[in-house]
Amino acid sequence: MYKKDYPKTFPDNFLWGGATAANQVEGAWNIDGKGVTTAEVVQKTTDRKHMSMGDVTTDSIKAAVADTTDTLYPKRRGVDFYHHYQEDIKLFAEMGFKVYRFSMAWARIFPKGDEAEPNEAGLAFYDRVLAELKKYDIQPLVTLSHYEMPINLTLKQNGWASRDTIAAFNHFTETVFKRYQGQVPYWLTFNEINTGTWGFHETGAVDTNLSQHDQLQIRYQALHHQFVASAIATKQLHKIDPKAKIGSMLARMQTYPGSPNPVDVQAAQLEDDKNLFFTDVQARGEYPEYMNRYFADNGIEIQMGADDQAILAKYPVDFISFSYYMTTVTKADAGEQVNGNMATGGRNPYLEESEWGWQIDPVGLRITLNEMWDRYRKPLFVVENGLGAVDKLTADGHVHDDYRIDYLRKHITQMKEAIADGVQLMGYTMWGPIDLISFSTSEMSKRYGFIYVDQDDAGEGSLKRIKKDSFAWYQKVITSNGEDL
Ligand code: BGP
Repeated sequence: MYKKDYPKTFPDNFLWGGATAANQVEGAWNIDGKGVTTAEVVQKTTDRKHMSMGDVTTDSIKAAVADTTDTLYPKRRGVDFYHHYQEDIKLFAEMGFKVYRFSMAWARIFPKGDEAEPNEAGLAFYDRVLAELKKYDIQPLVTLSHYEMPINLTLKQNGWASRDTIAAFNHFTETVFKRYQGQVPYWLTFNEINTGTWGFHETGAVDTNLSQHDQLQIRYQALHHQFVASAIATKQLHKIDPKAKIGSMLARMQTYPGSPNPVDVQAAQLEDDKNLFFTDVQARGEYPEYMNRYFADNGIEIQMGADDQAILAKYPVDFISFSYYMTTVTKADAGEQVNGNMATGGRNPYLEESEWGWQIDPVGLRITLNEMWDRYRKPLFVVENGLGAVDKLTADGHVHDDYRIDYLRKHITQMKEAIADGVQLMGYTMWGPIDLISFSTSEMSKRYGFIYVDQDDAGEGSLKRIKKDSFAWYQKVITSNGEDL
């Protein structure tokens, strides 16, 4: 309906905050009964410097699991949030966070992934975190699976390649939904689910020595199992905690055509569809037609259970979330871009890039918000966005990260524009409010935070928390509800 008056800025209940993941902040990877996860194996066995994710083998997993000397790991996996959560949440509260996105590690609660009874010590940790958030009125947004699963499920049944993993995961989700009923208003199922096409870190399935066809076959099949598990989780949550909402989570990377040549525009559209495919299934409840052709062209056959399509159709997500770091460019003759590594895609001469080649595109965020709102008509949530940089601690103990402020300011400005365009946006949790271990490099020196953590790539340091210049800036942004940027 035409309305003369339209929203010009952030709504009063806009959810400002930050996002982390268990395996990147918690540390304490082997205490209180926690099982080893795929994330620790990835950190330990792959050549992260070159961003290669495809070299995990069953042997390297076994060697990683057997190695208790801990020499190959970064010394602490995370920044010991496990023991510093009170201090850290207090700092989040000082910035005025309305929401904190974090993940619950499945292997803290079910160390082997498929036990009948949960590990009480693991649940007790998340009890403490939730109680602390409540103290400051910070709402939890919990990711159920952020790039990790119990490694036992890989060794036993090749992770998500097996249909049996659905039941194991949904036993975990039911357990936490019941335990935290009334305490967690927002949940996400799989972090950046689309990166499952890159392999192990998301699927927990070893496929290193297979042909590209066989890898794609395993990965899309594993992803199908995740779609079903996500829909079942939605069903469970709506029954157990009817007021709570559950969302999908996509690594959104818009693809622009490399030229106005229609063949390039069409190639970009296909890349974009392949990215949005995951949210299409989770939000619209069915496999989109355009993937039939892609699957047929690539000889991929998805094995579906008799009820799978009905389950997907009946339990779509309540809201749609995504991470947004960059956009990319393609041409008709660019070939397959994505599989096997953290592809940053074709270059865009109009954009600057981070030290890691991630092309910074604030206006692209407005474009993508509009496109996703048009496509799904469900509330959107930007649950990751931020700038990885090598921050320098000055002699007087400060970090002057004006480049980070600049990056965030430009993205928040574009979110505001999108709201004025009519997009329904629930909130914004920038990535890594406190410095944490980088996913793609496994190192500490790629930092995102408002809070500096004294720890180096070798895991050495006092773990002292230090406010960067961006800390006071974000505090001001939240206090003014996005007016004072
Ligand atoms: C996303 C992941 C996060 C996170 C972030 C930044 O893909 O969901 O876990 O780490 O990217 O990436 P990186 O740490 O590689 O800089």
